[in-house]
Amino acid sequence: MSDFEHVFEAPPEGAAADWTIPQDWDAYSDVEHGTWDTLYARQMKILPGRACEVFMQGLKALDLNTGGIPDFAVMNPKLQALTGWTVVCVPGLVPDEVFFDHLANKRFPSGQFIRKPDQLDYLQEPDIFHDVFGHVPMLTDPDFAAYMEAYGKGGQRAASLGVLQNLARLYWYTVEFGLMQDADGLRIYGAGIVSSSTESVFALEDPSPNRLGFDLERVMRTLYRIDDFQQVYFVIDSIEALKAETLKDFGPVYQRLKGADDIAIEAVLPEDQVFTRGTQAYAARGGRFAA
Ligand code: HBI
Ligand code: FE
Repeated sequence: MSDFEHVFEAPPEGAAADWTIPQDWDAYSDVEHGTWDTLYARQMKILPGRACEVFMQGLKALDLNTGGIPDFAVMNPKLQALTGWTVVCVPGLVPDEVFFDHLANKRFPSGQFIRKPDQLDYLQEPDIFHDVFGHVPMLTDPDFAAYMEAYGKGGQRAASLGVLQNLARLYWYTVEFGLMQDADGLRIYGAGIVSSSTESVFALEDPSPNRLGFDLERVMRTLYRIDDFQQVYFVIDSIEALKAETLKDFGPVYQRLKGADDIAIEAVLPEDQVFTRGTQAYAARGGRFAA
């Protein structure tokens, strides 16, 4: 049994074989559109100077602030013209192989629903605000889009080799919680951060977490937490560098990973490039948004 409301064993009633459902944009209520507007306005107070340039430009290019939840029929042609990607609606979390198949075909699956007004600050399930506001701006960048497509293609293979856990960590520490060195300093590009008002500040400014240079195998060995702020963030040099490193054949990497131990979330290793050695004070206080 899952704790999540939007997790299913098989495509639910009304979903296609690929798990997609219509967005049914006309059916969103005023309250739901208002939730999007509230979250959007809140992030726009926080993200300038914190989110990377690519994200901020992507947001502008997609014009997601026309009032309420974006209509995919309007947004998709803009995204498609830039990188060939489209966004499709799904009921919630979909099985890994379904998720990978969409990415491999340049379709980003977005939750159709939006969080309830009493969940503005925190929910674990990906809703339309996290998926569209958080993920889609980065998909306007050709290098980032190529990385996501490669991830989808690599997912099938990783699953068959029994190393999906390692590949999922790469996704986690880049697509969801990645930082990068921009011209003006450390910036956020991870969707899990940019879609969270509190983690947008914590990830860059809190003294607690470690901030370490990205290293593919190191990241693939590092445990992560899904229920609280991260204890470590990995910093890439650029999207091009990320793409270059991850378009390589992972076969030899997976071979080496087979014999390697997992790395604890709070570990700092002698070979790590350290941007910030965190105090881990937040986690020590018990986390989950402790004051
Ligand atoms: N489904 N809708 C949705 N969104 C995700 O981000 C997602 C998913 N299914 C599986 C999944 N992510 C990950 O566990 C894979 O990257 C391994
Ligand atoms: Fe996400």
